[in-house]
Amino acid sequence: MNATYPRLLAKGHELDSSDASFGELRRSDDAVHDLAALRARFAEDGYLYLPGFLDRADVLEARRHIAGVLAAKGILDPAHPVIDAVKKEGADLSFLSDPRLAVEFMNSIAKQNPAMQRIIYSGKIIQLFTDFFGESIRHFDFTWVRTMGRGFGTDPHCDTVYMGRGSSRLCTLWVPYGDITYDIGGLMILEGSHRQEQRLKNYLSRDVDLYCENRPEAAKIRSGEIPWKWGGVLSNNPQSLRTHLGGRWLSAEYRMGDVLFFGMRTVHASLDNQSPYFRFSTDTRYQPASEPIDGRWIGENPIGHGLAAKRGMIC
Ligand SMILES: O=C(O)CCC(=O)C(=O)O
Ligand SMILES: [Fe+2]
Repeated sequence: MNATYPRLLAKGHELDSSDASFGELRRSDDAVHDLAALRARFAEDGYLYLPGFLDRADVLEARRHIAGVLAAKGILDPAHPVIDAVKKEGADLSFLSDPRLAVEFMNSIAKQNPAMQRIIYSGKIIQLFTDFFGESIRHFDFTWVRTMGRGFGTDPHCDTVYMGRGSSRLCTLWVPYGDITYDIGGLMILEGSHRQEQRLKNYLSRDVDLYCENRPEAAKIRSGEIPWKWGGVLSNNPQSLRTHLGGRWLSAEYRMGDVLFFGMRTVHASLDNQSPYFRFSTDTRYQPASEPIDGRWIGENPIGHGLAAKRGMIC
């Protein structure tokens, strides 16, 4: 029998939610104390989904901090409790287009959020990756924080095109700071996509910060007028991408405490947010300490995709 899902949208496209096209992530919490099983599962699935791995109360504390920052910015609907993070109709988010204010805002949500810092950069998570890699690890210093209001989710992509200059064993950890029903929309993984390296060879060999010196857009990239010619997206249409590559889109109704991690060549995206609630999550990165690291994402103020990251080539 087909599982029933609400209407699922991704980038405005309705996803086919029949059993052949959509499903739930495989849980690996049963394997968490058996490293060989955990590694085998990761190799097989390209991801590990660990429901209830974190202490819910810690995650709630981090959520309270994020919601408090949004409330202070006047973005939340005052008719609802701050912790519910209901977006105010017509909230002015234009400050986010000012790079300085956007950085300040993200820092207040992440760097100045002790509960979040504890969750992602100490204790159980560090132990998990140390065990998983079987050696000491390090993480990127840059923290990606998502505060997604009603609207489109993230386009399908693989992370390697944004952070592939170091270890190929780098992993992304995705942590939700809220209970995320399908209409709020969390992360989706394209089943089996980590085994599509041959078909995705061209895509996987790219880097968003490489540019063609001999092309008309080169001057604009060098001056910072445009951040890039190509933004790293694999497809703007998650539904047709799935038809093309095969596999199902896999997701879950995440709960605070759940974590999900995946490798650099696993295709992922997120569902659109069709609700009045904000969706909060972080994505952070971990790798063996002994391997090279992508210099764009380390240090006190990582250069990220800024001018210092651009590399010209003849193409
Ligand atoms: O949370 C999202 O919408 C996208 C997250 C993502 O791309 C990642 O965790 O690498
Ligand atoms: Fe990603």
